[in-house]
Amino acid sequence: MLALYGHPFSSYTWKALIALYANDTPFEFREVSPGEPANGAFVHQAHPAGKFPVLTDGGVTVVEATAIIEYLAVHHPGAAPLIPVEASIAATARMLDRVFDNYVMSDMQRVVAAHFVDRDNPGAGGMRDKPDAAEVDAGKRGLRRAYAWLERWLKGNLLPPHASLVSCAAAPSLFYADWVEPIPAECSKLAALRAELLALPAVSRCVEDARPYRAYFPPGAPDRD
Ligand SMILES: N[C@@H](CCC(=O)N[C@@H](CS)C(=O)NCC(=O)O)C(=O)O
Repeated sequence: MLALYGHPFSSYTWKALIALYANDTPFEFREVSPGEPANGAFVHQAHPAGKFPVLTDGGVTVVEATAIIEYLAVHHPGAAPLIPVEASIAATARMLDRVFDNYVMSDMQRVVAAHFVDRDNPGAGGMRDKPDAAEVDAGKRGLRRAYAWLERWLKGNLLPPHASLVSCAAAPSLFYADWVEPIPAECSKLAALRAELLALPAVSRCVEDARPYRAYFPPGAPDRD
């Protein structure tokens, strides 16, 4: 039986959950939260930085959301083309996965982390009275640059069909990034992609399951989505 360690409000947990939901893959969800210390302890020793999601499959442990999706595509395939069969489309999927993780998710997380006393360890030290303005600015600047790049890419290229590795990376990163730095009107293709992703059943399930936690979003969650 597969088990996924994570939290329903965590963007990287969504990334793995979307792949599991898209293929109706049976798994047990093990929430990492103060009420379940054994799950946190497992993640702490399983991941090199104690981060989630972490997947277990019998005696096999897989860390890093992208690697979890690659693992699912090989060992638990289903109807959803998580990794496109055609090698050139798979290469495009892997490139976009890096773009969404490194330039959308990371800069969104940078803005969120600017609200914590200890940016590298959000669980310790609590919240700052005021977010670190330089960090917030840097994160938002990075997001605007990534949005413009993605808009240009979407104008000239076709995305791999849903639900792929790209859908799994793009949905949570665009969902939360748009909360901290709204996608501007001139990036209409990117805004349309975000809406298209949120309409996928595997993604809307993550959105609904995370809804009770919105009050904990440090920059403040908007009254939409
Ligand atoms: N590179 C990791 C990033 C995972 C990550 O940043 N997870 C966050 C939750 S979204 C986390 O574990 N935060 C808690 C912590 O750092 O202690 C991946 O792709 O899986």
